[in-house]
Parts: sequence; C-alpha cells; structure tokens
Amino acid sequence: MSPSQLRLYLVTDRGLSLGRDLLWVVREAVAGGVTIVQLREKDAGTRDFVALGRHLVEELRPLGVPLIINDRVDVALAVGADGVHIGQSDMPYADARRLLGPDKIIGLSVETMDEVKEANSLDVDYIAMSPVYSTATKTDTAPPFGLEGLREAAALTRHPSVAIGGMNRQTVAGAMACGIDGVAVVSAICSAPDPRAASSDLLTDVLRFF
Ligand code: TZP
Ligand code: MG
Repeated sequence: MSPSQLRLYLVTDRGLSLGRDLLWVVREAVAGGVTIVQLREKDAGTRDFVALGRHLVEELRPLGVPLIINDRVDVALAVGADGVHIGQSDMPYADARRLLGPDKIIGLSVETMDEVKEANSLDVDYIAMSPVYSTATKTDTAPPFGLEGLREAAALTRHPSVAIGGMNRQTVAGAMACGIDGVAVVSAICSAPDPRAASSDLLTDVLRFF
C-alpha cells in the first residue's frame, strides 16, 4: 500500500458515536478526507459484523478508500474487504497472510520497541504504534510510547506507520513530527459534533508534514 493512504485513519467505535448511525459517521468522515477506514466492532455478532462490512465495502470501494476489518480475518474474507488489522494477541501474521493472500493489506499493532523490531521481519503493510498517549477509548493497553518512544519507533521501523491513542487536534502535529505516515483516530472523529469538519481539520494538520 502507499503510505499516503495512511494519512488519516478512522477507527470506528459505535459506542462513541453519540447515538448516531455508524454509517453516517463514516460517510461524513470520508467526506471530510479520511483516507482509510477500519471497522472495529468489539461486541457485534458475526452476522451483523458481516452485514456492516459488506455495506461499507460497497460504499467505500467506489471512493477509493480502503476498508480494513479489525481482528477478524474471516469477516474480511467474507465481505471482500481490503485487509485486516491484527493486534499482538490476534491471529499470527503468518496465518493471516496465508489466508488472505499476498495482495490484501495487513496492519499490525505494536506496543513495545521489541515488537517494532520483530515487525521488521514480517511483510506487514503498516504498523500502528499503540498507544502514543493513554486514552479513555481503550484502557487495556500497554504503557504509552509518548513522543520520545514514537520517534524511536518511527526511526526503527521499515514499514509505513501510524500513531494511535489520544490523537486529536492538540496532539497530531507533535506525533507527525516524529516521522510517521499518518494518525489513527477514534474519538476525535466518532465523538465530534461534526465528524466531517473534524476529519477535514485533522487532515489539514497531518498534510502540513508532506
Ligand atoms: N488501540 C490503541 S489506542 C486505541 C486503540 C483502538 C484507541 C484510540 O482511541 P482515541 O479515542 O483515538 O484515543
Ligand atoms: Mg485486535
């Protein structure tokens, strides 16, 4: 994948979408300039997950915005998504790659410097440094990288990379200055009063670095 596809990465969270329809939030975010979308459904049943994924593939593909499925290789395959995002306790990279084939996008969350190094031996398409800051959105995380850690990780990795955790208009510039390719955002878009305007503002902040 091209690193330019990672500039503004929306990770969905229906619980943080203020009761609004998730599809509406995604549509607005894409209209505001989000460059890639990850469907993250921690509580949905498989049938609902598949239905939503299929719907999003139909909407996003004509717009050239890749759809990534969180955790679930089977769901990604079923709906013909562009790829999958796995964490350190999800399906191992090698198995995900074997199932998905050489052309699908596989992203990996890394939580320590050792995991950044280890990812250099894998043909993942991007890594997500997780988390940069601690965040109320996900509390079962490793200790945050902070900017110093993020800078070190960005220098160490051979892969395109995004930062996740506490990314918003106050923090994006500091993270981008560490040498990453983009930022991954949950609450600053899903919980924004105007997800389209929030996305557009965040993208402007990111693109200043290119
Ligand atoms: N993985 C690491 S932190 C995080 C995930 C999914 C949540 C980031 O949420 P927010 O609201 O953008 O801080
Ligand atoms: Mg996971």
